[in-house]
Amino acid sequence: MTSILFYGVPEGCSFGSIVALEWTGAPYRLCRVDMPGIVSSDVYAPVNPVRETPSLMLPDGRVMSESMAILNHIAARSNRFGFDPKSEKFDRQNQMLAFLNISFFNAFSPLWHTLEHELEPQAKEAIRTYGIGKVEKAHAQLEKLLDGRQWLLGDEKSFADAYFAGIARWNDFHQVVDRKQFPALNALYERLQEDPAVRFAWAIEHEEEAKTTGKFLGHVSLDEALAEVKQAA
Ligand SMILES: N[C@@H](CCC(=O)N[C@@H](CS)C(=O)NCC(=O)O)C(=O)O
Repeated sequence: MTSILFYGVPEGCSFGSIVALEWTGAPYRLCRVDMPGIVSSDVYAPVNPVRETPSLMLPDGRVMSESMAILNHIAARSNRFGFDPKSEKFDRQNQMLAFLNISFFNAFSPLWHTLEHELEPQAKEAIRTYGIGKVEKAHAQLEKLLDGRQWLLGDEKSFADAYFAGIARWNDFHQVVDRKQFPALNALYERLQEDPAVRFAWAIEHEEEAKTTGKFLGHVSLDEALAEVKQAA
């Protein structure tokens, strides 16, 4: 069996895992999962009991979740994107991924909350103001971590950049900071918009014609995917 990435729409953080799979050139399939409808339903529970996306079904039918674990799993099996666990690059990639997955990701949580919940106008305003402060701070921190580099780890792109591409666009969705205030971060974001895998992930999310430059083998329905997950159980 070939791996299946369960990716959430709209605006899912699975975006980075799609980019990573494209970059490696390993064969994979995709299963589209609507959020919050399908992801929070019992049907999805065998894929991820926490009821979140992304999840990755491995060729042996096991399913794993959490973006950091998925990205590390894919990287470890790639010649180009995997690093020796005892190397400085491995540590640096984990550090970057952790910052992105915890601080950068969570900075947007208050803003998502204001969109997804019915709130009194005053409460909504207060939570949005709190969120804007967090997003500004996370951008300033990431600009410092980048320290003028071209890519998050230095001269070459890594899965930290793939994950960044998926989360950083939330700034546009919520219209928070002017990214140009953070020149290195802005340049990284713009560079990634030209990447064929980033364009592919965007087209997949928006159900537009998507040209794989990796080994995307097509979509499977959730029912088809669940049959493969169960088979291996
Ligand atoms: N720690 C998890 C967080 C995953 C997560 O929060 N996924 C969101 C989409 S970005 C989700 O599935 N939300 C469920 C929902 O919207 O109902 C990871 O990094 O993979």
